[in-house]
Amino acid sequence: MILRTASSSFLLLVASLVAALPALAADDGHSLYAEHCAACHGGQRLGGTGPALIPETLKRMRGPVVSKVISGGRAATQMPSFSGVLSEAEIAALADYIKTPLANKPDWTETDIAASRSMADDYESVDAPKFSADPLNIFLVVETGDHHVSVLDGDTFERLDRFATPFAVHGGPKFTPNGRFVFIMSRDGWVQKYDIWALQEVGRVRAGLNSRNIAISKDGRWLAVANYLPNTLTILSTADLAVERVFDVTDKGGTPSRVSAVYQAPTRDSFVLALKDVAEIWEIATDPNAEPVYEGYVHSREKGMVEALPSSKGLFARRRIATSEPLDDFFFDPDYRNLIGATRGGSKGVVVNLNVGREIAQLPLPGMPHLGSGISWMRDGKRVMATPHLKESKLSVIGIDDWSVVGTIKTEGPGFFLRSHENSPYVWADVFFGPNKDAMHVIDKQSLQIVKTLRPAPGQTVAHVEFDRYGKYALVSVWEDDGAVIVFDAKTLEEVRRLPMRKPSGKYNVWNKITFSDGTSH
Ligand code: DHE
Repeated sequence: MILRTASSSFLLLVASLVAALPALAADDGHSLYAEHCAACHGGQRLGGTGPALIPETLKRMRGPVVSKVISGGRAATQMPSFSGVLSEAEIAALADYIKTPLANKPDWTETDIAASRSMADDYESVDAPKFSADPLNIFLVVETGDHHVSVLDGDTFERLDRFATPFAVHGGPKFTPNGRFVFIMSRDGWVQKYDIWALQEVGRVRAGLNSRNIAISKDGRWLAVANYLPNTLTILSTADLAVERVFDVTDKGGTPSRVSAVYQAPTRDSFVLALKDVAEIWEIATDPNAEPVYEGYVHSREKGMVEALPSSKGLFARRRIATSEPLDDFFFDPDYRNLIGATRGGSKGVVVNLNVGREIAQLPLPGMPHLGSGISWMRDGKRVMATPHLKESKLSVIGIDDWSVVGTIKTEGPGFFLRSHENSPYVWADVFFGPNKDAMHVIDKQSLQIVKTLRPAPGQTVAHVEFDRYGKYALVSVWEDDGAVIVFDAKTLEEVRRLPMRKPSGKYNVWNKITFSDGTSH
């Protein structure tokens, strides 16, 4: 008895000494991970039933957020709280461990992709939509609060369905040309196929380990998935999510690269992608009769000789275009002749003519232009495009006839997204960052003046806008866990409805997306 008491006081003493230690060693993080996390997040930290725990996915969780999630758990997910299980020092060691880059770049081969594919057993195709709403005026609302998508009737705003998505959806979903099927991508590389007519998931597949975005081909048969990890571009068949091709992404000289983003260029019948780590853009034909592409010659360092590069033609023929610097995100002019890209340093934009395959202009766009959110419209008979900046309180408006900056609109803070519609005289621009994150600017497309600043949820983040197919309503997110989608009359700018949602992020109208509406980004 006496002995037991003595040993438990000794243990208590040791425990308090350990708790007082500033941090544990990296090895401890590794063994704690193996004991407490690997079962759900995978032995290699690449994900399992839980998401991947690697710096590529965690770097958006700044400051002590990772430790907070470990200690407090995540509501509405299977992530439990570890505060009663692990000490503060152990939680800190775990957080440090999962923020450490992987020792080796992991592979994710065609075989891995194929093995991850699962088709829904209960999916039943239908001959017509299961609902009476206009199938081309449906909205999908991504609710990142609990990883769901709400399907809304775009006329009545009635919710037709709400389905679970993979963890952490990012970027715009992509629709088949007839608007029936939609593909949704998560940052962990999962691609989900959903049948809007049947209101049912069709299946899902993991196309990469850490992915940027997806693009669908003009004919709706192929889906391109841009990956950071591994350095690949995966092509899936939209019919059954089978993997069709995996491109290893390297430049001409063999240096590997992440893919910044991939988009469909409909008039060119191709996918265009920018590479993040090497100064090349790729164009991949989605036309089975595409012209042959000759890639020329390269000096092979390993073999010490000049080698002929492979040439390709037809479906998936790949063309490389050299740029002066690696590009981040980009935007096209309306006829897809030119690509306007942001350089990785975020200080300027470059214009690349895709027909001749070279850079033709540079744009002064300091402050991290967010070109993926760029939109264009006609102003005084000339087409202009506008982009927000992630690090400056302004929008830049550029004339695409001579690539000059025709206007700068001062905003109440840096913004993320812009939207308009052919039938609206206004551009809606959010203020995503800083103390005025509750503001939404409504800007006259002709005068470039802010005509009204809406503050529908004071103190809360108000962001991202999408119009219905007619441009009659504008839907705005209150980007909070206990948030909402607010429906505004796009003309009077008055609130019409408020629909409670869990941290709604992007909203996507089928018609605007499949017709490449003038006011929408890709
Ligand atoms: Fe996004 C679209 C890149 C951070 C929400 N974002 C895109 C696209 C790209 C991109 C390339 C276009 C894809 C498409 O639609 O096909 N995003 C980046 C970044 O590089 C950045 C700055 C850093 C990163 O972490 O990757 C970034 N994005 C964010 C966020 O932090 C946001 C606000 C929250 C989140 O969910 O991660 C965010 N991004 C979005 C949304 C879209 C998007 C909602 C689709 C907008 C649309 O209307 O199409």
